[in-house]
Amino acid sequence: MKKLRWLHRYMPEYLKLAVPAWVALLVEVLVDLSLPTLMASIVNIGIRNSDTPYILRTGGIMLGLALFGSLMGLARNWLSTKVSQDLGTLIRADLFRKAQRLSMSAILKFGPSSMITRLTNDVMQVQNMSFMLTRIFIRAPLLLLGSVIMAFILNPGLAMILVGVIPVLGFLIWLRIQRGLPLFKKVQAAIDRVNGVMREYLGGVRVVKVFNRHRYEQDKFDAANQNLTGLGVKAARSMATIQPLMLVLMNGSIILIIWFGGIRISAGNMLVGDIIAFINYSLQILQSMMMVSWIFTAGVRAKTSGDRIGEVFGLEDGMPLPEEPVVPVGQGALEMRNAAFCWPGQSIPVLKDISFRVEPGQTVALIGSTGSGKSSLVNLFSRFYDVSEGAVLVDGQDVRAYGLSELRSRIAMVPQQAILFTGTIRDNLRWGRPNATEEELEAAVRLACADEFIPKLPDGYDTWIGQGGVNLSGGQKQRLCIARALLCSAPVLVMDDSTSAIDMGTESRIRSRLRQHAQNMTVLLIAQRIHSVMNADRILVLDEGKLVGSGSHAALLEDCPIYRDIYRSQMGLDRSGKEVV
Ligand code: M5T
Ligand code: MG
Repeated sequence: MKKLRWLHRYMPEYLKLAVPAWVALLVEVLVDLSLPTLMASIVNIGIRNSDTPYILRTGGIMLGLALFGSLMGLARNWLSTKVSQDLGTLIRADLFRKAQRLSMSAILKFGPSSMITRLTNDVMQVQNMSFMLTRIFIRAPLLLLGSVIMAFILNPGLAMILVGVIPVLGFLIWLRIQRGLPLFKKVQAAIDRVNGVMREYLGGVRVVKVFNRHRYEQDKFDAANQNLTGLGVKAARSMATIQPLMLVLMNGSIILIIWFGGIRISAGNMLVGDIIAFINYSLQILQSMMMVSWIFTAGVRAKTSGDRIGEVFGLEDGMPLPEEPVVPVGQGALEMRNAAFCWPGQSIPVLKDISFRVEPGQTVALIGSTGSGKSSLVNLFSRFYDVSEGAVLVDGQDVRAYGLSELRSRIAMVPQQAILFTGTIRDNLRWGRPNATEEELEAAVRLACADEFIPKLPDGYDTWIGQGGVNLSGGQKQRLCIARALLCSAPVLVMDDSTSAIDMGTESRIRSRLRQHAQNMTVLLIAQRIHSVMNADRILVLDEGKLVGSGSHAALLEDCPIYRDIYRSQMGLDRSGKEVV
């Protein structure tokens, strides 16, 4: 139950509508409870004495009560629907908010598909449960208790039969729940997997088509789907046996009641009307036990889902933040001091003992073979992750001393993957600065050489971009991402291999425009191509997580063997400097 603690905070809001719903429910139950007794008096008094006015009067009361009960039922239904829908909305909103606060490593803990299931399906289960709670939870125990009491009043001897049966039923329900809980946990995990396969397919649909892997993907989906079905059936089956068992037990006890009741009537110890009422109460007990079984089925699912939601709420929020964040001042100096970095959950550092400094306004390039840790390194400046040793400084202050949004607004980033969002081109560019003027927007677009293609698109700046920028070419996406970052007008620009899909001519145009118009900006540039880095003020060479060279192109050619190798391989020369054919 500890994991369900998160639910507490929704209680005040929930109870606001749930309490009136329960009041309406209480009235309904009282009506339900009074009807069999009224019925009994019609039989025992009205029919026995052939007292038609009494029968009509009591019948009228019964009708009036039933009508009133139905009205209450209507109100209660409306309230329960509203309260459960509202609860779902609140939880989903909070989960999304939580997801936004999480650090990168925390988000990766459950994976995107599981996060989506938790936010949708799991919330739905909790919502269902809350609906049940306002509809039948109170009703069932009340009806049960009321019926037992009324049965006792009518005939204590016969009521003992019911008293014997109820604990047996309770025990059976308990047994089922013990079996059901772990099964439903598996069901939710299987939903995660189905979502995961679908997500992966949709994300990689082009590759699937290119490699003709439809069959494989289909099989993968079928397996996940079958698994879900199998588990779902198993879980449902474990709960499904409750109802027939209950029916058998309750009907058995009704037979006993009629049996012993019959004997009593023959002996003149009991009235026919009483036995009718008694059977009615037994049926109500049966009905309420059924409700209890439904609510337990829903409850078992909701508990599983509630735990899963609780796990998300229980994740550590982003990074530890300073109590009194430093206000950033300066023109954008970057520095690393003996920084080392390990990916969360791994023990081997991908960056070791890195020290360098970038002065404001400088352009520094970072080159190194793939996997050498370049992206990992630049991520540290925006504090997507924290160093495991040493320090990362922006404008002379440790990044851990700033507020996260203050820090990140100082560093405009063009990530290695050109990620765009659903919306128009203009919407996407304005991510950089929502209140940028049209002139500023166009200036940034010009710097990124995106003015060469945007006007040619069907709707220009208003061209709609699909999810992930599916309807643009790789180079177009990269240029939009560069423009988006430039629009931020942050003092630091980090470009992570962001011209890899752009042809060399366009790339050098972007570089020269940047040099002319953004001289004050500190630029940290990652590139694979020597051409892209040659003109930087300084080049850093990264190899297997270590900084192995730092200097100008000419100096590095002189004294950095790794840089020389990269240069030669790209120029088509072998180690001795001869051209490779
Ligand atoms: C450096 C490892 C990766 C590599 C090393 C993104 C990521 C990387 N790694 C992880 O363990 N987990 C991750 O989530 O870190 O990776 P990088 O910094 O991305 O390298 P790069 O930017 O120099 O390479 P590239 O290909 O972008 O030029 O060993 O296994
Ligand atoms: Mg990279």
